[in-house]
Amino acid sequence: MKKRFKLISSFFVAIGLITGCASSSSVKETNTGKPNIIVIYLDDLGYGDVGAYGAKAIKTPNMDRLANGGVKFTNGYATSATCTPSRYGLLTGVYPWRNKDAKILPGSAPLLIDTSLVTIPRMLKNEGYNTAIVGKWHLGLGSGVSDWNSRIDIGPNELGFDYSYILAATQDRVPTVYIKDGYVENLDPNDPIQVSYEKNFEGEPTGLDNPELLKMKWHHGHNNSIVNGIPRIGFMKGGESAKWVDEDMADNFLLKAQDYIKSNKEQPFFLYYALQQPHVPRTPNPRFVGATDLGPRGDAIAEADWCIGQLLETLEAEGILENTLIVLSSDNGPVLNDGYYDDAEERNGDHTPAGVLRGGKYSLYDAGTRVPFISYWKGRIEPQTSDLLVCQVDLLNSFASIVGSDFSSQDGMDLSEVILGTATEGRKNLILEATSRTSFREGDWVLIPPYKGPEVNKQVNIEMGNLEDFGLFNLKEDPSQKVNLASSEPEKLEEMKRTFLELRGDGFQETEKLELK
Ligand code: NG6
Ligand code: CA
Repeated sequence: MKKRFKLISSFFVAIGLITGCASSSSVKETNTGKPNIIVIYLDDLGYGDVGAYGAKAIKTPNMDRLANGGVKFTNGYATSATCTPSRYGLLTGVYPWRNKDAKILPGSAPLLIDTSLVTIPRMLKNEGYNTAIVGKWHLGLGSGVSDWNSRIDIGPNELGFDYSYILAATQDRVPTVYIKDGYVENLDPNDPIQVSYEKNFEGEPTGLDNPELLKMKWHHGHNNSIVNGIPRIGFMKGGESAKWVDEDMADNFLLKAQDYIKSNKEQPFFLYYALQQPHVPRTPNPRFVGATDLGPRGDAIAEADWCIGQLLETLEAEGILENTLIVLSSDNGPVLNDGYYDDAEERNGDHTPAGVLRGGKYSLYDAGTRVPFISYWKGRIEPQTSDLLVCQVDLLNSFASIVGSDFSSQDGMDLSEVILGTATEGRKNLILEATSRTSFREGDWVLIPPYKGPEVNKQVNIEMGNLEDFGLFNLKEDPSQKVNLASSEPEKLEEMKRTFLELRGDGFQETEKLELK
């Protein structure tokens, strides 16, 4: 595998990584034979939300097409049960629990990733790729307090993306504007944007004080500035002409992704297509309202699936589907009520967003991090279901190997053969993170250390995995984590604790430093 694509000497790789660029002549030579790479990343899509993974109440023909025509992983993981840390792990190949700031970020946070770190786009750029992100970012922007009215000094473009078209944080956080290559799109300089996560701007209505202005009601949090009748997290003033229309967001991102593909099809490209669905606020375009019986959450997933179908059609129409490796996954597990009254719980029926898995978003139980994970390369990958252990933290090294780069990140593994469906072994073990707590998977086993905190987060109605004593589960025999084997398997428990502590070491930066003896 490596040899086939290895057309550039490691000397140039090293120089390129140090200087952040490759010489143009070496870039030209490397173009032949390298696949385009697209990462399709959904937001809060659960293990059981996809047809190919068992969903019945939501039809996902396009994600199913990828799953059934490629490798459908049943043990594929995000690094974290929330968004920011997962995206950090995906792009850098570094476990997010090593970085104490890798937590759900406000829209005003500075850039989380050190600009000297090698990321997927930087590694690929060095290998002659053009690179783009379209969609949700949520890794902070700028080097201090951002001025949204001039170019934001550091962001995706300073981490290796040639083109970026993003929303800063989440759809429920201000600023509710699109940012293109560091500039807020459609901003009127006479109506500058101000953003604060501390206090409101005088005279501005809020979800808390002005319920009469709302078209979507908040359930918990989400009661600050109102944009398009939807109350958000954080305060914002100005920037009227730049504000997005929530119901058009999916179409807008899709269009940008399609345009990017069309104008870069002559060279290898990397596209990180980070969809905002089905994160709150769920605002499917009217074309998708009623696509499922589940209300906005199901409809948003149907909409996302349609977008993915359109993207595949574009690749086909441009004649490049067979030269494109696609990896689809989600940043964390599912949640129904994440802060708005949108009927997600009421209309869920017997749909199981997490499939058979226990927990959900925020949880240390498996549904927090085990997510749909699919690799697809038409004509290249043999369709199969794989139970090999694989994590998003491995994508950087795996892509590196596929395109012929020697780069190796701190925590990722080269699982290129796993991704391409030709391997018989995956990861041996994996450290997972959920709201600043960590757990340890090794083989079929998972160890959950004891943590203080509520068993169930009542606001979101999710079991958090806070146990009074160690939890030990065999996921092969007991995928729903119903039986804690900690006391009946003392040797396994000790062995797991030892390896976990050895691997996690002092890297764990949180307040609760567990002593595993
Ligand atoms: C939480 C929000 C939730 C969601 C989450 C981030 C409240 C009460 N809840 O703090 O709605 O925005 O952050 O989700 O504000 S994530 O997928 O980006 O991690
Ligand atoms: Ca998420």
